Amino acid sequence: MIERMLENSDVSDILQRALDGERLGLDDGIRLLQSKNLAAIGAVANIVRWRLNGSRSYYIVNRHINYTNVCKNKCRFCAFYKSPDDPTAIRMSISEVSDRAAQMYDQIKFTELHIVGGCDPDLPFDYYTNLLSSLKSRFPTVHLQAFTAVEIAHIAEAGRMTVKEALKILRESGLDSIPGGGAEVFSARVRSALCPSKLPPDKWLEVMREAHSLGIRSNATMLYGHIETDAERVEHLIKLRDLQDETHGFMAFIPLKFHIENTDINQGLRRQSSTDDLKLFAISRLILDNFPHIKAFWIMLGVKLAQIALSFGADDFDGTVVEEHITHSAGAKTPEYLTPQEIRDLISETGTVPVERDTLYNEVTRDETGMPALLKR
Ligand code: V47
Repeated sequence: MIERMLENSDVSDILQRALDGERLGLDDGIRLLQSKNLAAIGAVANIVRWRLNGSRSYYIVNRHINYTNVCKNKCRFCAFYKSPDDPTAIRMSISEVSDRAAQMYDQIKFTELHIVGGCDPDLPFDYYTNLLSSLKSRFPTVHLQAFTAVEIAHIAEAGRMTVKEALKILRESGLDSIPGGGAEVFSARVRSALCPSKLPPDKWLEVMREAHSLGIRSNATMLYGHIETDAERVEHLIKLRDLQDETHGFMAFIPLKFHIENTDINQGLRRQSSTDDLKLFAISRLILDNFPHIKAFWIMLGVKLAQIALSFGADDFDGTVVEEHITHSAGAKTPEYLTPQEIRDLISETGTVPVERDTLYNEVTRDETGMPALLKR
């Protein structure tokens, strides 16, 4: 069957090499992105996904918290950030973050707190360490996945220390892993057009290299569907793959679908249909042959498309989330929260098996009271 599909495809040579376990290059990735043969590309990505993860589709019971929306970077694609003097600027005290974190804990006993914010010029270094240690002492079994690579560099600057020194202190304070945000698209052209003040790509990669060398695992993302070209997408993936060859510290890659409302981008956008979304997920699975997981973040992708992505290379649905501001400020119409049961039902509908995981992809079992067991840090 798959042979018949491949025979009729304009990219059969590339797909056959992917099936044979060969590594794909830049030109392969560009040809795949430009092919209209979504079915064949998706079928091969699904085979690769099954080889790696079988019938399992992972999800996590987690809670997102955005501790500040104040940010000095002013990225044009971001509808979330505020200047410090804006009346809607939010800068939570540590007890506010901790109380926010406690909301919903009794109901769902999340295993992860996902904590990200802007690069707020007025927060001192010890805000971050106190934030982590106070959350760790209140929720000792909860994994703290906190601060994108961009924030880590900013925090190191606030503490007037190297990234490595900052990472060590953050880890001692309770940091367990780093989320994948802030990578955007590594292309210099895109960065100078959309986010010239943001931490540059080589520095983003360097923060991840340092973190991985200290045993701190992380994720990686790509913000797509704005002004980036096909070549820039594939170059981004290959840079991530190169670093992963070196460190093996990345757990999941998450393609983040751009949302435009309230942003400073209004022209020159590429058309992004659902078939393009699915093709990008599938191609990410094929190019990132050393990434164990591809995540369909339902908040950004939409619940229905995230379900379909589980048959186009993705094996992870992300989590309960509870509260989300970055995409919703930019017009996302998804809910902010799905219950664990809703997620299990959505995954089961795709013919795959829902598996609750912790942040590091250990399987989570729960006792009769709903308390997670077997949590390893
Ligand atoms: O870094 C900003 C992106 C990211 C918009 O690591 C936008 O598991 C869409 O990184 N439209 C934050 N996206 C979210 C993120 C993330 C989410 C879920 C899981 C993980 C993980 C990471 O959101 C930012 C930026 O790249 N973003 N503005 C927008 N208008």
